Parts: sequence; C-alpha cells; structure tokens
Amino acid sequence: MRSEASVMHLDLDAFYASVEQRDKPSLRGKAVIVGGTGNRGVVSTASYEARVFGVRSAMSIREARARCPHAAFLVPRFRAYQEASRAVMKVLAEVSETYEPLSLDEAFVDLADANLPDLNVPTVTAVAEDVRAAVREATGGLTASVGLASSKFLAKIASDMRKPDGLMVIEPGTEQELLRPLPVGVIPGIGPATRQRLSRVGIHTVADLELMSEDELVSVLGASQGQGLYRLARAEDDRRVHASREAKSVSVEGTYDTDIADRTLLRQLLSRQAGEVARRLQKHGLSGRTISIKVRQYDFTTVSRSATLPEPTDAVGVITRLAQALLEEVDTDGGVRLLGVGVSGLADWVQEDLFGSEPEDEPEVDTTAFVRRSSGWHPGQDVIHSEYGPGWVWGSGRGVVTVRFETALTGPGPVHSFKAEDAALSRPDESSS
Ligand code: TTP
Ligand code: MG
Repeated sequence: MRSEASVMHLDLDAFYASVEQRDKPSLRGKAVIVGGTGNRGVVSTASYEARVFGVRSAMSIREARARCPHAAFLVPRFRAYQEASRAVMKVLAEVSETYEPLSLDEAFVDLADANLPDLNVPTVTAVAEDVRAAVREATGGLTASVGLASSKFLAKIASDMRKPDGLMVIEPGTEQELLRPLPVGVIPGIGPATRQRLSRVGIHTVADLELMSEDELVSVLGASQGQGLYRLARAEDDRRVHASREAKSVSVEGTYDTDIADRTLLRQLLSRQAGEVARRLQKHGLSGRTISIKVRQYDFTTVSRSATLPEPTDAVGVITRLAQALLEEVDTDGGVRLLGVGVSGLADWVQEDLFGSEPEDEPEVDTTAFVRRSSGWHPGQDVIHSEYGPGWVWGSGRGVVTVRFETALTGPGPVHSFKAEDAALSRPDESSS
C-alpha cells in the first residue's frame, strides 16, 4: 500500500437518470426511473429523488411503479450516455495518463503519474475538486463523487461514502480504523453468496473478519479467496491502476454455401457463435460491453446491429439473448450468407478482481432494454417535429404520441400531442455504431 492518498476513484451520480434530467429540464428535481419496458423490465437506475421511495437498480419495473407511481419512467438512451462517458474520460485523461475506466460512469486515476509537486492531502484534494468541476463543465452539469485513498479498494469506498456530489479523502494511516465498522460487503469480491457464508460463522463487519486467522478464513472460503480477504481486511491492496487499453474485440463468424432463410436455423447458428465468443472471453479473462451481430444478405449487403450494456459481460446467456434480440431487428427473408457475433469494448479489469471469480449466479439482464426499438414511440426517446423542433416522447398509446418540446438548453417546455404516424415527427439519427 502507498503512503499517499494518490489513487482517485470517480463515479457519476445516478448516471443515466442525471443525463435524462440534464436533457429534459421539466424532470430536474423530480423522480426519474430509467429501465427496460415490458414484463421482464428492470430498473437500470433511479434519480436520488426516486431513491427516497426505495427504488433501486435491478429492481423490477413493476415494483418500482408500486413504490413510486409518480416517477417518470423512461427507456435508456445509450447514445447520450456514451457521449457523456467519453467527455468524462477525456477529462481524466488530461489529469493523468494512467486512468482506468471500469464502466461508463466510473474510473480510477493514478495521481502518482499526474506530475504534481507533491502527493500530500491538500494537493490531491485540490486536484479532485478541479476534476469534479471539470466533469460538470464537460458534461453540461453532471455531478461526480470522488474518493481519494492509498489503494483502489479504499478509494472506491471513499467515493461511495460521499455520494451524491461529494469528495472524501481517506488520510493515509487511518484506513483500518475506517474499515472496521463497515459491513463485509464493502470488500470487493464479496458478493451475496460469500456474505451469507461469512454470516453463518458470525462475521458481519470488517472488524469481525480481522479477528479471523488466515487459516480459518481459508477453511471457510478456500485458499485464494480466504487469503485475499485476509489481506483486504487489513486494508492491504496493492493492485495497480492500469492505463486504459485500446479497444479490442472478440468475434466469431461463419459463411454458408447456401442462403439460409430459416429463422430457427439462424437462431441456432447465432447461439452457437455466441457460446464460442463467451468461451473465448472467459479463457482470456476478458469481458465486454458491446454485443454486435453481422448479417450478410443474399445480395451481399451487410447489416450490423449492436447494443451496449452498462457493465461488461462474459456470460453466455447474456450474449446469446442479446444477439438473438438483435437478430429480431434484421430482415432475413431473402436468405443469409454470413452470420457473426462479436463482443467489443473489452475490459480486462474483471480478471484482476482479487480472487478470481466467485461463482455467483449469472446476472439477469433485461436484454430488451438494450436493443434499439425500430417501431413505436417509447417514453424518453428523442423526437424531432418539423415545426416545433426537438423534444422527447412523454407518452404514447391508442395511436397518439405526446411530446414535450424542451432540450438541455431550454427551460421546461410545452407538451403537444400528435397522431403516432404524423409525418412531421422523426427520430434523430440512431444508426448503429
Ligand atoms: P452505478 O454507478 O452503479 O449507479 P448510478 O450512477 O446510477 O448511481 P450512483 O453511482 O449515484 O449510486 O451505475 C452506473 C449506470 O449503470 C447506472 O446509471 C445505470 C447502469 N446500471 C444498470 O443498468 N443496471 C444496474 O444494475 C446498475 C447497478 C447500473
Ligand atoms: Mg454511478
């Protein structure tokens, strides 16, 4: 562990919901819930105004509606989130060449590589305040919480403790004191399964964990996890901040002698390819956020479709379901020559998690939320009216769509209703990347 608080962790507050409030002025200060629609819909995130009612990420939309019926329920707009993310990462890149994105809204920055006169607490604190201001400026008003500490583990705990819109520095030397009263779940790599196992032997806080000998922990949790936890309970974490890597991808494709038009067969081929991609990712300890499919038609036109998840995945089920959902958007009636599945936006930080992987259940991902919708109007979507200009879909049904005409730069705007098929309405370019 370092002797200075030079590891910075930054995480945007209520990320998707904050972007929605930025772009939809009438929703500022209000309960906003972003998520998938449909029966299996889950909450991606909720604004802090909605969290007061107990709404949380990964809760079913049905439960969120019961808890907070007055909230605005919106579909995600990944384009906007990706743009905001890029702006944030650019700010971080200017602070230090050693910055490591963990997801769209979260990254570590190594201030030891930032050419600072010293790494004392006042100096790093000033840098962190500057970063928070620069993020706000670069994103049109999004707030970030920042933690500074002597290791990754503690920097992340620090940023969590001051959410939203806060800054916390853990003074070097005070790490263990701070950790002791916290629940064991704050330690990275302790998921629900491990938490339960520890709880059965009476371990609830980090202080409880600290009282266990290394041998005892190894006997409860196995060698690698037991040893890892023994060290983390003592705030020992020497993981480096890895400079961000160039985007890589893993993909599998197949070409066929005859044009395949049978949807069932196409789905089977795609499943097999998705399985192969997942195996390769797992073998190399990689995971990625963007899932794409490639379809070459009988006439050699090639169509690509992609969708981006909030977090990287290497899970067979998630990649397969998403690839299948993307295939649903492509017309294959004329027959298909080539089919492929790829995963990009790779991160290799997963393998770096302290004790390899804990066999938690495969995550339930509501894939319907991540696929671009080709028809119909969905609440939250961007729309342009030839006369009134840009706005967003406030609601739709029975052949009518209601649009609120406002943008990040206007004040709250007026609402007008139209026939759903009104030719004056169009969608801003949503072509796949
Ligand atoms: P988080 O940083 O975990 O959450 P947040 O930014 O919404 O809120 P805060 O950090 O203030 O607690 O995740 C970042 C984004 O990732 C989040 O805005 C939406 C998405 N996400 C999901 O889609 N599903 C999830 O289960 C989680 C946790 C996040
Ligand atoms: Mg966040």
